[in-house]
Amino acid sequence: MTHPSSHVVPRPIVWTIAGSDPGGGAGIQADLKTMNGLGVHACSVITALTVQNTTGVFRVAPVAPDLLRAQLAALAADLPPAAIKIGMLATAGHVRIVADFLRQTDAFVVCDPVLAATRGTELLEMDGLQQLIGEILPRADVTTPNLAEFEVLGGASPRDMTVSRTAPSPAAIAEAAGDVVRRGARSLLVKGGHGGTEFSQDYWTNGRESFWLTSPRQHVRHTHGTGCTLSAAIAAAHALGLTLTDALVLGKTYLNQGLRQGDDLGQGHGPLAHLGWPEDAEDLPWATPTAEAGRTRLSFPSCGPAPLGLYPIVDRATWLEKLLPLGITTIQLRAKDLAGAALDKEVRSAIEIARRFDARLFVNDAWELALQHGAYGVHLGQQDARQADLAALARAGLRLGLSAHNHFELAVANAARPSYIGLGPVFPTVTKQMAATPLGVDGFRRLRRLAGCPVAAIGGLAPEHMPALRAAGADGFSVISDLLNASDPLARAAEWLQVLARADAS
Ligand code: 3NM
Repeated sequence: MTHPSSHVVPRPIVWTIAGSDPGGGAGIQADLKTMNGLGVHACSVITALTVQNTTGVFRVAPVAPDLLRAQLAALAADLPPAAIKIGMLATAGHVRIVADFLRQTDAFVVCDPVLAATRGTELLEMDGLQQLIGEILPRADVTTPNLAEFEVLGGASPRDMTVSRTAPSPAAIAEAAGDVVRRGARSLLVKGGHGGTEFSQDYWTNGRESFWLTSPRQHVRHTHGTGCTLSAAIAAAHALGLTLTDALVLGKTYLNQGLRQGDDLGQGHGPLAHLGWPEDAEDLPWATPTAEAGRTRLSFPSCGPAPLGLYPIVDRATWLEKLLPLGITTIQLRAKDLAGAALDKEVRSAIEIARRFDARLFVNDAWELALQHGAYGVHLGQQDARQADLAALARAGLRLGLSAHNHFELAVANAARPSYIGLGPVFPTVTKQMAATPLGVDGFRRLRRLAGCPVAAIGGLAPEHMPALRAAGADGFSVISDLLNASDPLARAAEWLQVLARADAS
């Protein structure tokens, strides 16, 4: 794609402050590949020349302090960062210089506390470690230790660092992470990549909120630079506008992609693959409140081979009588203003009409009524899904639709393997007060690719949006106001169906 340069929005600038790995697997080299692939401009401040390959780290030569300071100053004067990833700082002097610099910038900061290479070579002196804990962690928006580094941050001696010890329990990780945050770290992502179980589970907390991110463990040899890559991806994603929690999800997705597609270069632990913005649902982790929930993922039945298609959301069962004869196959009852017996009656009536037309009826929110009366499915927002007994719905064979607005919510939905995801708002909507910024078609496309189930676009939709959204991977089109507020809703529905048929045929 070419753009006239005067209209191009400049790429965000992201720095990596780290050591050089001549093998191209970790450090500066991994960071540059990651950042470049995700679409930011990467600058590199080199803290040390290492001599290493896929089999080990043989030498570490820290750069002179004034050289480190000069690199930071040169970049600050010309290429100020939106985000900074801090990797290996080789001496206590380095830590002090970087901590001083961080006081002059409001950039987003990710700290990957590289204390030793996975194979044991100590990379940061003891007194540097104390400064890192006292001065960098309180300034870093997120710090990303592996389990061995995490224990050192929690007070263990770096000399005891070994990655082969039994992993601590999830409860012990959560408690110790809480302690590190109470002592000053802004937030921690404790990586379970070296944990040895069937799943790779990472724990994030900022002391107030927490979650686990889970993916199947990939038993591959090319794992060199996983920590560097993850932290670089988080920094780049945030610079591109993702929130911290979205950036954490994207970072793990990027890492999973690189692990899955790596080619075993070298004789030891070779580099992962760097393939740009992740696009495969297989790589998306799932987010859960507990580690246990992450290991016992639910799964809901499919909605069948027919695409969801035009998917009106209506507030009364009588709409079903009017709309289903037009050939609409998916519909949602969202009667927010009803409760008690009136809601029960409406749900029963909608189920009865949908059965007559063999349509897929999703009941919004009222999951207990849907369960009791045997509805085809339930649609829940993220908040309501937390309160609902999803396992009971799955056991009863109901379909489940979940709403998602961003990467993190997509990862939350992914834990339940729903029948479909309602993804939006794609465009501004007047129907619902929403904090989320509209995704636009490009934002929709990116998120849609990471969903491992059908996706219904929602939010401000009109018939003219359908071809572009179809091409962006929408399986369904959830609509309220354009249809129901039209002067002739049935004529408008017929128009929608015509445009959809044309989009499908082309
Ligand atoms: N949920 P309209 S947007 C109910 O993004 C709802 O989760 C949204 O109505 C989400 O077609 C939305 O009038 C409103 O914009 C959709």
